[in-house]
Amino acid sequence: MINCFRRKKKKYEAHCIGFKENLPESNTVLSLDVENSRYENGPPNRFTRRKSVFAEHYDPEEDEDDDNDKVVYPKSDEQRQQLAESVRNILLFRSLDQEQVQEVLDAMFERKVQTGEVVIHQGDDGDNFYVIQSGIYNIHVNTDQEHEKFVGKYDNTGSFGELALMYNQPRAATIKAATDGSLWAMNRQVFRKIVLKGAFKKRREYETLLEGVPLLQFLNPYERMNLCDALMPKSYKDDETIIKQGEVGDGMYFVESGTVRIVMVNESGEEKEVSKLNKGQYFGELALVTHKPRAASVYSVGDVKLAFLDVQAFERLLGPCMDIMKRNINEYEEQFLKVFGSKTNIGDLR
Ligand code: 1OR
Ligand code: 1OR
Repeated sequence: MINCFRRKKKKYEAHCIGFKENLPESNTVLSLDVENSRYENGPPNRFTRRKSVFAEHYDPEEDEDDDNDKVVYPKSDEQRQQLAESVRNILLFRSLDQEQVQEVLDAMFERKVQTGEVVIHQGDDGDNFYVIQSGIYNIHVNTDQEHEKFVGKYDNTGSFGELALMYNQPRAATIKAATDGSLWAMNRQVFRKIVLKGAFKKRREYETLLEGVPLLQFLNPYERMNLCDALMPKSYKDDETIIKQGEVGDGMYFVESGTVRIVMVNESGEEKEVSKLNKGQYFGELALVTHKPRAASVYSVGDVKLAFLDVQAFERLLGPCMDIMKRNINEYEEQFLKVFGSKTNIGDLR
């Protein structure tokens, strides 16, 4: 038997007060009333100045599983396959190993919903986390008790209901089915046992790194949080090739520790080191912005730790930073002119 409500609630209580009112879920919401939600409570800088929104006092060791029972909701092969497909893009599940993914698949149960049904009520305690199998779900936020505002919707993909479970706070929004649909649900206990620890570790590890990246200053804390979920760690020894000039871009990198060098071969075969990057700097964004092959090669100098963001997550999460990245191309062009004395092979960078 599973002791569903054996929570160590005291440990996690509301370490993120003041956070929940500014939470655009950019990783899963496909159509957002962005103007009205992202900066509703002030300009973007306000978020960048605010202290960490993550639960600093969360202690994963305290959450050690003292209950060996595993929850298994039987599923047909087809259902399991559908579910596996739906969870593949859930950023919160990224740090799970294969065994944990199987546990997640076992523990989820189906919930059919009808048009107009309220799946989550703002203000309620959190019970389940939901992954969308099908259906459209509207997001409403009550700002002053009386007025409910439509702030966005999920369209047949994504997940919701993680905030109340992660931060022990009341539901931050109301989720209402706009069509008939089907959801996969995971109860609070399983969510905390399997998903929470990894997600917290990752957020804690990357939060400080990302706060120091000027490019990301226009993301609010919730968007940065989603970015933390999406990053994958990569390590290199001295003089390994991280990116090869001319190849297709599959993602970008943030330097977590160590140094990388950027080397370019120009049209006449001349190879030059054009730059060195250290902690907090990023590279590999150019090919993703321009949809051109990699403009340079990148090599590790000594031991290097990087955080990798794949191209799909880049497109989903870094929309607000795209203009800055485009503007940076001008700087590359100017530097190129200085180093190579011509602009010949960068004319088609954009
Ligand atoms: P929850 O457990 O608080 C409601 O239950 C869920 O709605 C929440 O987790 C998120 O998964 C999801 N603000 C708060 N919650 C949101 C938001 C949101 N969008 C989705 N959820 N926004 C900020 C509104 C000022 C974003 C709206 C686009
Ligand atoms: P990418 O996806 O093209 C290689 O993969 C990365 O190296 C590239 O993204 C940039 O992040 C980085 N100066 C500094 N860094 C550069 C430059 C550069 N080009 C690419 N990267 N340039 C100035 C040369 C003096 C070259 C401009 C074309």
